[in-house]
Amino acid sequence: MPTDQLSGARLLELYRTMVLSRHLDERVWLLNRQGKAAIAASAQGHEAAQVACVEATDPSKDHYLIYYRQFTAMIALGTEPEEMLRGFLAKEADPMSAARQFPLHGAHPRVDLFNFSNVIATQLPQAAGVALADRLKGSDAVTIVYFGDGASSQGDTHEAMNFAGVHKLPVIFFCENNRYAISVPLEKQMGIESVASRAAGYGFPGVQVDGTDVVAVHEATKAAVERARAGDGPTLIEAAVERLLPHTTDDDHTRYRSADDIARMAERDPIRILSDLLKRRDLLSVDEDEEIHSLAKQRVNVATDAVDAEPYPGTETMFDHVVDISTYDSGGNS
Ligand SMILES: Cc1ncc(C[n+]2csc(CCOP(=O)(O)OP(=O)(O)O)c2C)c(N)n1
Repeated sequence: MPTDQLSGARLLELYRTMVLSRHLDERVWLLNRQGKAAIAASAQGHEAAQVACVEATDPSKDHYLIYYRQFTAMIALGTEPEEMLRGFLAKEADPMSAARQFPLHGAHPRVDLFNFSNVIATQLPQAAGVALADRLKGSDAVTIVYFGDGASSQGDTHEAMNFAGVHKLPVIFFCENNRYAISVPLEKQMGIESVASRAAGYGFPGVQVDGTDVVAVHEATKAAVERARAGDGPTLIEAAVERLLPHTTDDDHTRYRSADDIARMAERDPIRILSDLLKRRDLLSVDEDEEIHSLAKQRVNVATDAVDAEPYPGTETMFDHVVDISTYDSGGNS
């Protein structure tokens, strides 16, 4: 695999982002166990795929439609740990929904993140719409939409891909395939072997890539970005990742995954894989690696202490942004 597109310095930077994401993710899980964070869906195991995909795009003009497992992509796009913790701890200053929604749900205008729904796959038709808008405006921006393997079986996914294929829209369908939709394994939600092969039905390429390999994901995404900017249309990327933790903090995957299956995932931990690669290339020493982890922990500690001390929304704001349905008449006019 050629590596000339990602310099050693960039690889190290991506590693720092992945380590920060991992420590923040672990912290949120602990805050849930302390009764402070209501629920979280972890990105542990998905970090390489997310950071490398963002690295291959241009955040100054491209658009990103995320889903709930997007810790690392959000950090890579410039979301601060404090901003994410405000959502998890339901604090007044939560930039995404002012503590109205499931954590990390809502829009984040400062980093140009669109509002997304917890209803899986709804972001895909929206992404096709965003890409169409860019086409009409004459912009060469690319839209990247993230989703899981389970979401790839939803009707919305197929309508979005069909529409994007017909109109050759500049959109990248980026599937993070962790082989589970909550407790349902891949083979029980689709009759074909790969998500990527779905693209053939819509007239654009589907590529499979090892989602624990930063260099491979970067290269696959770069090719898809070039194709989209050139006006050649969409690409479906299927990044094979591991969901190292249960579906959410409310789940227990030992009920439906074998002990062997869970133990085997450790070999595909993307943080360990990139750390080993950097060390093999003499880009990282053991001491420097420890320092990166220690700085990330400090960053997360500072953010946690600050956000923990922030106020919750006041009860007087309970009905802010809530539509009063008594103002609607039965004819549907308001
Ligand atoms: C339309 C719809 N059906 C069911 C659910 C419940 N649900 C929430 S997450 C999820 C699993 C999605 O799995 P996948 O798309 O593979 O993403 P992952 O969580 O594994 O990253 C399901 C079924 C939902 N939110 N929306």
